[in-house]
Parts: sequence; structure tokens; C-alpha cells
Amino acid sequence: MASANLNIMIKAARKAGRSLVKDFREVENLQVSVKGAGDFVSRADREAERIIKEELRTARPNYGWIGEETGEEAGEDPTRRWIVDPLDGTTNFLHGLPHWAVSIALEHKGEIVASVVFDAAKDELFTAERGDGAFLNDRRIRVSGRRQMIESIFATGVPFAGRGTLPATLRDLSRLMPLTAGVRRWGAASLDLAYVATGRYEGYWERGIKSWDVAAGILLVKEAGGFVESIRPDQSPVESGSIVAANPQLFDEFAGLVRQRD
Ligand code: LIP
Repeated sequence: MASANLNIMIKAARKAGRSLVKDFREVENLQVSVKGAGDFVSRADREAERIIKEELRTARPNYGWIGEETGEEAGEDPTRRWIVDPLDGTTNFLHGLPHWAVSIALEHKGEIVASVVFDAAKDELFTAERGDGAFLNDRRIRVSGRRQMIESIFATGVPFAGRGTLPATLRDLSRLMPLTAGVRRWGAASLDLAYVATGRYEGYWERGIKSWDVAAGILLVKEAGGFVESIRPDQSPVESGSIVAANPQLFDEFAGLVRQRD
């Protein structure tokens, strides 16, 4: 049984998802004008955040907030805040690729306690609450049971336009690709974590990532039986800007490779 807070989050994610699906159908028509499409998607993104904020704020006016588009706002209750990415996978959305999601997490005293990642284009709703397991459309999910790197698929994000973390990511790729069944780069961190939680792939890592991209997905992986840490082991995976997640059988080997310095 979902808690009241999770139900509020699901309602907000579905409402924003409906608005985004409508806009996504328009994107193809706008591809002729790249600037037009870019502006349109920024508006769609901001509108989705507005919808989510209105829903969550109406239901829980005293919680804090951090959202990709509107930044951080303290709440009367300093122990609870929403961490929201209204449109994770913006570049995919802009290019008409149906791989993007609404991501909403609830943090309480520094811990993520409830999560929703909603892939509205595929109608896949991933949810989790601390201690209650993780679900895809109400069906319980588990991380994969694979034990061999060579049979396993891993996902990452490659920084666009050669941002600062590109050399480290290329080093990771050259180390991992010969040892695995493949590396995927699908462009939506929240879904990468949701896919680790469902066992679609065995692990995911990324550098240069924001809290709103990963907060919800982190709880999905943990509640599905997986491990998640920052690439720097002493830091928080939500806040540190780097993340490594995998099933328990492969976590140490995989994280060891990602953490290796040369
Ligand atoms: C994106 C991520 C993607 C990552 C990008 C970016 P956005 O989020 O989910 O996987 O590689 O750097 O952060 O900007 O689409 O919400």
C-alpha cells in the first residue's frame, strides 16, 4: 500500500507526464527550426515543473523544494524536501527520442524515503518507499542476478560538448568495454537507475551528474536489492555529482574498475 506522500508524488508525476506527452507529439513538427524546438522544449520543461510544484506544494505546503528549473527553496519543515527533475532526458525529448522521464524524490533528514520515476512515453511508472521494495506499474522489481561482467550490460552518461568529466569517462569506457557484454548511453539518468532496479542492466555509473537526476533512482535501486554509492566512497551519491550502482554480485568489481586511477 502506497503512503499518502507516494500517492501525492504519483499524481504529480502523472499530471506532468500527460502535459509532456502532449508536447512531445508536437516536437517532431518543430524539428525544422532547431531554435524553435529548443525554446518549445524549455517551455515544456518549465511547465512540467510548474505542474509538479503546484501539486506537491498544495498537498504539503511546508516541505522544502529543489527543482532543476526553479532551484532551491527552504520549507518551514527543514527535515523534508522534494527533489525534482520535471524532464530528465531533455536532449532525447528535443530530438523526438521516446526516452525521458519525470523524476520526483522525497528526502527526510538527508535520506531519500520515497521515489517516483515516470516514463510517460512508455507508460512505465517506477516507485519505491524506504523499507517497502521497488515496483514497476505495481509489480515488484529486483536487480539482476548476473554474476559475470562479461555477461553484463552497464550504462553511463557521456558528457555533452566535451564537458570536464569527458577524459575520465573515456578512461572508464576503455577499461570496462573489453570486460562486459556492452555499455549503453541512453541519456536519462533516472531511467538508467530504474533499469538497474528492474534488472534490465546490471550497473550504471556517471560523473558530473546533479542531485535531481539521481535522487529518485537511487532509492529504486536500493529497494530492488542493489547497491549505490558515490564514485568517491566517502561522499553522498545524491550530492557528490558522481554515482556507481549495480547488483550486489557485481558491485565491488564494477565500482573498483570505475574508481581505479591510472
Ligand atoms: C541529463 C541526464 C543524462 C546526463 C546529462 C543530463 P537532463 O539530465 O539524465 O543522463 O548524461 O548530463 O544531466 O539535463 O536531461 O535533466
